[in-house]
Amino acid sequence: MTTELPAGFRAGFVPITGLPNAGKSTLMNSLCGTRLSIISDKPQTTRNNILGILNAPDYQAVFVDTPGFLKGRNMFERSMVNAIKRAASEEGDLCIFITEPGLPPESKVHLFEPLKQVRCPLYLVINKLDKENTDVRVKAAEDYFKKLLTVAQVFHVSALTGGGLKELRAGIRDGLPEHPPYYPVDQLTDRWERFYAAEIIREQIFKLYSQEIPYSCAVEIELFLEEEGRDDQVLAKIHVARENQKPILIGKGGSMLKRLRETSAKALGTFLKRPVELHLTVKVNPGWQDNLVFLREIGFYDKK
Ligand SMILES: Nc1nc2c(ncn2[C@@H]2O[C@H](COP(=O)(O)OP(=O)(O)OP(=O)(O)O)[C@@H](O)[C@H]2O)c(=O)[nH]1
Ligand SMILES: [Mg+2]
Repeated sequence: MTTELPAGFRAGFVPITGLPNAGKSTLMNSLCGTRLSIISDKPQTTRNNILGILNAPDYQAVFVDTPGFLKGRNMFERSMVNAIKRAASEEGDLCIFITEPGLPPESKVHLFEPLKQVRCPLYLVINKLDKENTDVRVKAAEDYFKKLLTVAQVFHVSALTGGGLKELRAGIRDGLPEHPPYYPVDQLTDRWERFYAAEIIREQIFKLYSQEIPYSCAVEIELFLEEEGRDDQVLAKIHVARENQKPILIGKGGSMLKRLRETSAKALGTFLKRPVELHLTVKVNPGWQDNLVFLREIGFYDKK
């Protein structure tokens, strides 16, 4: 099927960068109108670049949600850092940098370095304006980043409530080059159900467990079976980094794992729009964060 594209159709890649917890994933989901990237109130929820495609009649914006800027302490974190660099400095037609009102902590300032190498126009997006924010704090962020980076345009938004997104969408459209669409115009993302199944379970882990647990877990989908006449069967293995984390994940008499299974199966069913039978197992996999073979198996790779 071929559809005529309007003259002057625009398309391009738009990486969304920022510190952990700035609201990158929330913004991408709101801009695309679907929940593609998982969200939590804890920093470093997103671990890999995730594509979200906004299809409008006269443009296609391919957003790349990136992990929050961080220091790469192990192989796993370094692959996250590279994912950001790749998206921001090499692959973008337009780069969004999202931040909360107020000044960034002094200790984080060095993390903005990759943004100085961005060759495409950079949009500064000040987020969370639905929260109690003073004009002074909004202006402080704006002035600070305008001085630090080459900012093409500034937008004030609430990714959560949708405030200011109309203006941001219009700005994105105008900033994209003329180009045919990169993906079929009915496509929302480049990831497949297995990836989302793992991410949805990870989101529930972020919701149910505290402290280091969410950061110590990796989710591997061992089986994703679709058969006529029965619910989808999903078998997921949760890898934890240390022996003592396994009983925490499982809980007394298996109570926590049961909750995790129930909430994840429900969320997965909502996402897939069909019921799912989910089975979970827990495996101690010491040092998985530094195991390249394992990282590749669960979808992390380092192109560099
Ligand atoms: N009040 C308010 N909260 C927001 C807004 N945008 C995001 N949040 C909240 O901020 C927290 C972090 O949001 P995420 O979208 O996961 O942030 P992120 O930048 O993707 O975080 P990482 O993936 O961890 O780097 C969540 O609790 C969101 O609900 C907003 O506009 N207003
Ligand atoms: Mg995120």
